Amino acid sequence: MATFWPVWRINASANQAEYEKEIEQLRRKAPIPSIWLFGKTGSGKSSIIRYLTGAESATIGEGYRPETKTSRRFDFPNSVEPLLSFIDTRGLGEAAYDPQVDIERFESSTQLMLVAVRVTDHALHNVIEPLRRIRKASPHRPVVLVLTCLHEATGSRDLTSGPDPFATQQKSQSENQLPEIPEGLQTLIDAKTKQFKGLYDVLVPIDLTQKEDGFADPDFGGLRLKQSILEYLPHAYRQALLTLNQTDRSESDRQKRARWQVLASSALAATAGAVPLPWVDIPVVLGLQTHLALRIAKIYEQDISPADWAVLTSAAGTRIALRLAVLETLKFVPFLGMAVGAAGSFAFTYALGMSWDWYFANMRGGKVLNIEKLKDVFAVQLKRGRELWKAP
Ligand SMILES: Nc1nc2c(ncn2[C@@H]2O[C@H](COP(=O)(O)OP(=O)(O)OP(=O)(O)O)[C@@H](O)[C@H]2O)c(=O)[nH]1
Ligand SMILES: [Mg+2]
Repeated sequence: MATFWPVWRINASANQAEYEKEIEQLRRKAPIPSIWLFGKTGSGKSSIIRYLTGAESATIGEGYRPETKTSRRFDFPNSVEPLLSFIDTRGLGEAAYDPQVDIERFESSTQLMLVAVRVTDHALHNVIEPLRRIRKASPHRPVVLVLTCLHEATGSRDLTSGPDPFATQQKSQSENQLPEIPEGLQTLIDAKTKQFKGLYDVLVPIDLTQKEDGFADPDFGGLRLKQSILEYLPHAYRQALLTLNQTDRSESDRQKRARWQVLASSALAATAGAVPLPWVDIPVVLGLQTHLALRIAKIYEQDISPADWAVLTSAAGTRIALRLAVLETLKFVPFLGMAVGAAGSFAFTYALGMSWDWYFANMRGGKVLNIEKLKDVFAVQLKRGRELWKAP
């Protein structure tokens, strides 16, 4: 097993350059979460992007640049420092779409697929056939099937006023309180479920309308969509890292895996902590950090005991102690004074992850741990996390 940390500590200056080089390479390779939007013209793809990012139609239009013959990319908030990328597939119209180029291109560069389908659209051959091929080529990439324009199937009834009839999965609402899904709409949804069988992981019905259209909730189902995306993003990001893993499999060892994990989580925390995405908030970052701790422990085949939590939290100071305490009780999140924003979330997650890596690596090695040392590790890694974030 490689002895990355001990060597680094003994001979810091000699290994520092090496270390930084490695990390920078990883940084360059570590992809930003990239979402592949797939669907026919007019199925609601741009509306979904607009809703998710809060960007104006005009901004989205201007921000697009061609990616392949049949697709274009929209980087959010900009292409210099994107936090999220959307790949928008064009050409799913009359002519048969040959997805081969896109499959090859997006195979490893997108982590999640959103398939937009108008709920009343029956002519779906041009979507289903290529989707089948794409799904076969990448069976592990999650696919969210988004059914749009629900009101086209509900006649004069405004589905968006009153309780959400699709809220059955939410435990807080009891099923019998919910209004029924109109029969015509239910039939269409059932038909789509059948047509797309095996081609998606979750189905999300939405109706994103303009205010002037006069519906009670112009963002109907939007939150559901965000939740689904968030559920799949960490997994999606892991996938991206798996790709990274495959490139130099011969070198794989625990610490490397842990480090990649730290990087992936930090990047994701940065995405989640970024201010322009108001729907991705601090609990997500906290969740990421807890999962990171658990995953690192698992990599080193260690269990996290309450005593470990205590040690780890003390290393990061009272703020993190408070945060972890909150996490454990799952009450509320103290917002003030916390590291927010992309840079803060990245550095903080990075420092936590690297401290945990150090901690569990040493535990596994049977060493008696010095808490003061752990504090030093945390402080050094926090600084490093900030530097990494700023690195070109
Ligand atoms: N009522 C309703 N209208 C929608 C919904 N999604 C999109 N629309 C409308 O349908 C039209 C097409 O939506 P877009 O978001 O531009 O569709 P697109 O898939 O990006 O279309 P292309 O860019 O041409 O491929 C617009 O007028 C939207 O306002 C929805 O969920 N409900
Ligand atoms: Mg569009």
